[in-house]
Amino acid sequence: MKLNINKLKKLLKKRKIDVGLIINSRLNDPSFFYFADVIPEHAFMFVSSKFPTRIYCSALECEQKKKQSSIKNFKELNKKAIDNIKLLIKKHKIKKIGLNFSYVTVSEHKRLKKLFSGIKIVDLSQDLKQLRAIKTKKEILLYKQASKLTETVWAKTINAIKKHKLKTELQVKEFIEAEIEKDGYKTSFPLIVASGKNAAIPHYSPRQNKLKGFCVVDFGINYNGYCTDITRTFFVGKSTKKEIELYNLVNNAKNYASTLITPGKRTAFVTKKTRQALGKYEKYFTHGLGHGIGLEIHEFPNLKTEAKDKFYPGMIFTIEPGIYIKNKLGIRIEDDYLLGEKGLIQLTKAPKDLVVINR
Ligand SMILES: [Mn+2]
Repeated sequence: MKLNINKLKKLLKKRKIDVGLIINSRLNDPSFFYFADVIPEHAFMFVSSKFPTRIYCSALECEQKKKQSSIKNFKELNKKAIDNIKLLIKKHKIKKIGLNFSYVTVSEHKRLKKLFSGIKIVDLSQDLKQLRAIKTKKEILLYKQASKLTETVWAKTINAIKKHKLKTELQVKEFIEAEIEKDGYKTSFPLIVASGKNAAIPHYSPRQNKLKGFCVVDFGINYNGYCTDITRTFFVGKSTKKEIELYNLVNNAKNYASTLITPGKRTAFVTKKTRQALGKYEKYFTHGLGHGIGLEIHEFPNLKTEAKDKFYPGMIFTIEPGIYIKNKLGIRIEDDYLLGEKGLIQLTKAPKDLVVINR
């Protein structure tokens, strides 16, 4: 089995860094889970080509986490551990340590600088993001399962809305949350359910408002650590021809974006082209075209006009164009995609036509 930790060792070698130190403490670093398959509450992982990977972990969790982890060298985090670490550093003549700066607090950084005095500490955050952007076979399989589950939850939701069981934004939110929890999972971010003019606010929080006009629902499942992210827009009431045209414009833009994505293509190029496809509605598309997903809801690559990222096989990301007209309406359609060796694979599938629910 190919372990993720080997990717980190390769990276450290390339960057001439003696030790990679991944910390899961005050801030939960998803990279810790990525490399160790466990999330202890308080733990330090030392990765190096000079000695076997070791994890220092609180005595309360050590035995249990060791059983679940792909890394077998667990040690208790006690006073002796500090001397132990100092000895390790000295013995292997460690000169440079890499840290994930995105997940170390200022006070932790201060303490580490004191502990590792005379040793250079460098940032690994960008490298770790790049590394995690290319998904492994195991991750891709998890995403295929997660996408199916996300679609099933949505199918149940839209059915309940059609049957008039769910009438308000909050009812939709609670229904989706309950469905996800029933399956033993959690949502991957706070749900968005926005009706009518509320839908013009991309990150709106649901309230007791009746579903009316264009309704935007944005949700995802945290499936064994991996986040899905989809948005569906449906219409409650009598839709006009113009409204159906607007929906189709967004949906077509999304499909167009998917035809532009090939290995090596710049994300900024795809974003710009898709924006242009919205014609005079381009100015109402006020956010990025999409983002990578994984252990975090926003990962590499970044689908923005100013991004420097490129598409590579193994990447999993969202495509989510939208238009938002203040005090009037909002439309967003979002699906998750995998760039495979042979081209783009759509993991979740939005309906082709606008769902209109007459009330
Ligand atoms: Mn998204």
